[in-house]
Amino acid sequence: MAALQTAATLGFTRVGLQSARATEPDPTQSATAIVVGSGYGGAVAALRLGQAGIPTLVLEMGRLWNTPGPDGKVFCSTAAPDQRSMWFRTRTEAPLATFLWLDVVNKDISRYPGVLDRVRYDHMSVFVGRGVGGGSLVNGGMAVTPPKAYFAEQFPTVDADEMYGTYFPRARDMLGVNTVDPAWFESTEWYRFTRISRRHAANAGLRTTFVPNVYDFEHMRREAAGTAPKSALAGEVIYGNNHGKRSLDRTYLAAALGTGNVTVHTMERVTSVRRAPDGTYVLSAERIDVTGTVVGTKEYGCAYLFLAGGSLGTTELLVRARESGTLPDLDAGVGTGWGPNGNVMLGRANHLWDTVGANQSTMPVMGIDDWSNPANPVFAEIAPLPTGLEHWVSLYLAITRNPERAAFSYANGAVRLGWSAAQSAVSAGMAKNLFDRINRANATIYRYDLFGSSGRVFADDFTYHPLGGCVLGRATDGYGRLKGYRRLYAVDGSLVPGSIGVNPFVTITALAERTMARVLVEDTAP
Ligand code: FAE
Repeated sequence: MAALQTAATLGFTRVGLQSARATEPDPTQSATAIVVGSGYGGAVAALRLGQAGIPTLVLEMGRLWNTPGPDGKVFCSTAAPDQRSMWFRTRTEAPLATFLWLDVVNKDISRYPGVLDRVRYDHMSVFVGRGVGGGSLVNGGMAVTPPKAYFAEQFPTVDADEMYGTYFPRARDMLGVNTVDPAWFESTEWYRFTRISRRHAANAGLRTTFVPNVYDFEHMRREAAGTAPKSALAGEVIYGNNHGKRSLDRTYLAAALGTGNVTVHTMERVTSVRRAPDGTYVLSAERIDVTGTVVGTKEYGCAYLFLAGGSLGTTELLVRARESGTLPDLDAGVGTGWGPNGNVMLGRANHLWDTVGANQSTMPVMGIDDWSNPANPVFAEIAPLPTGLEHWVSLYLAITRNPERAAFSYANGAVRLGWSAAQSAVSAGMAKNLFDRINRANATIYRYDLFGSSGRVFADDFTYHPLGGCVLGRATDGYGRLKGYRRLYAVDGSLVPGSIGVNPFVTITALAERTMARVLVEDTAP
């Protein structure tokens, strides 16, 4: 059991690295506000509650990633994953599973609360981060603000001018968003793979755009110069970055703990929520140990409950609460409007003279932007495939404007997602339209060897961007307050209606900022 209460320094210092102090949980088992989950939505909620002087407890099922393993590093590498890589698995389940059809990517590991989880539903599996910082620990750091018109279409009840004037800038500032120096980008071997993909897109008449990131590009330049320890330039990303990335434990969460009003309990999974007769909330949580064994259960009480377990975590808790009768007045919209942000991963095979380079940075900095094409809107991130060897592969994560949505159902205590293969095929079809164009213009073909032995080209059965399930303005009011209840909020990716057209964490952060600004003024008055 790890509980943490600390006056962490502000700025980009990892939470608790110098000043963490393990304590036993508050014996009263209650706090004015509880936040479930410590990803983007949870981190914003914790900081703003803490700054308002409200005693706040954050419950996180993953661990605090601040202790070096036997190799002296906090996180393991992608090339040699160990128990730290995945959430209670005996073998890694990387998104790109094969190379030349060979099972050379995944490795046997021992069961442990590793940092990356793959939640499997029928026809769709969802990658999520586990630990203090949620998805920020494992993601590619791409910090993209969506096109204003698409944001306004997805959120018709939200004042887009206010979002783009106030909350997006606030989120980007707090997250530490920066951009790669274009001159360095043009000259460094580490982004050769991106420049090749840019040229191939241009040959097809397609536009590319630089994409900001929360990885510190000054640190990356020092990595390249050999004056800083390598992380992005050492293949680190989906199992965590040991250096350079401004994950939430260095930004929002460090600041939240710095208020002195926020406590984080780790390795505690909230399993149910109910309401006490006085209108406060009662949560049940399982304490798990490093083997995954439940070593105890706890109950917590709070007046204000902020759900931030991510699209899956929050939606599952709420669907279970409504269907099992612990929060029966939740709206019928809870559990609907889910989508994978149209994600499709794919690879192209380049000509022998078009080398992508053995050295590749893991932090993407450019996308092919064809979102404004009404016939086939796609935004495709140019993704790295850092193997340390030349492989002539151009890899992409395409975000397509797939209008399909799914709902969650509840039976025998389990929550299931009703996504179908036909719904994924819509995304794959849109990605194919775009990349057929690129292949035609460059006389290239797809790679058939990267996503398992079946030879599939379009990996449309997993997503990095789970969105929706508790959509803003449908399951909630216009500020994330759950319909049917007072002082109960969703503040994470569950609010986004299945698609946002770009990588989602800046939007999730900005919406959480907007919710907290409103709620702290309107809902906390005596
Ligand atoms: P999230 O960050 O998932 O945090 C939820 C937290 O709640 C987690 O720490 C959970 O362990 C915890 N939790 C869940 N249920 C419970 C429970 N019952 N009890 C206690 N704790 C619980 O939620 N997005 C971008 O914008 N740019 C990128 O470059 C990018 N790359 C990605 C790469 C990968 C490999 C992955 C997996 C995701 C990527 N994403 C990216 C998506 C991004 O990380 C994701 O949208 C956000 O993390 C979602 O934020 P939330 O606050 O919704």
